[in-house]
Amino acid sequence: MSRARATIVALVSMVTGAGVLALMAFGLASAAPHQSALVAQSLGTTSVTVDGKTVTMPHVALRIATYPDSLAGVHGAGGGAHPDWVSYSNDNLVVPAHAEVTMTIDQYDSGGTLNNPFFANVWGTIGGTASMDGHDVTKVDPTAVGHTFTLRGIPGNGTPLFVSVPLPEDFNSTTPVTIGEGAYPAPVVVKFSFLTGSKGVYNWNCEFPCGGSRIGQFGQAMSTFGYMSGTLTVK
Ligand SMILES: [Cu+2]
Repeated sequence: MSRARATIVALVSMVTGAGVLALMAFGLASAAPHQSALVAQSLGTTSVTVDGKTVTMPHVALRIATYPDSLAGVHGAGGGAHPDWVSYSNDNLVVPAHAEVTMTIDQYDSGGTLNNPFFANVWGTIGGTASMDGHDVTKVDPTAVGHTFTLRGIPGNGTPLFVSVPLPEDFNSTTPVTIGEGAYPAPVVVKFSFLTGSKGVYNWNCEFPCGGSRIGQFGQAMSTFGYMSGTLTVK
């Protein structure tokens, strides 16, 4: 665990390097209304080694999803204001401070090539890996990414927290499953764990240019809070 912690600390400089994007995410999150809160489910406690010491901390689970439209998740009847926009199922996630969070993301969308292959790597998770359909990996093919879950500390809040996990393109073509008002192929199931730090509101977003409409595909869903971005409230 101390290694994971060291990785997180080492990544602070990279987070700073990504300051423009982080500030964009900050602007989006601070300006946007919160649509919903998904509170992590308790799994009891877990013992982890942090800086050479064994620490018992809360262990919680979150399960969210990514869809090629907004017909499932929290966007409302008929998909809400933008039923054809790609979306995350939830926008505001709530977890305890100083806890282990095990996150599962069901990825139901197609994909393409990342602008920046940095985001094809798994960063900041326990063990430096993520499970993709049961296989532990440290990176995925940067030309077949559906979305990313990229979580950052707010610049200036003093707490480093950087977790970024690529969500591979869903090549599954089996009989669609119905979720909400949507119908999708079976998902790629992505699972990983990370440690939270101090209380605060952190921002997450997708780093695959999946938004449509504008140059570079960073428009629409990418630049509207609650579709390809959200917050993680640590409390
Ligand atoms: Cu995306």
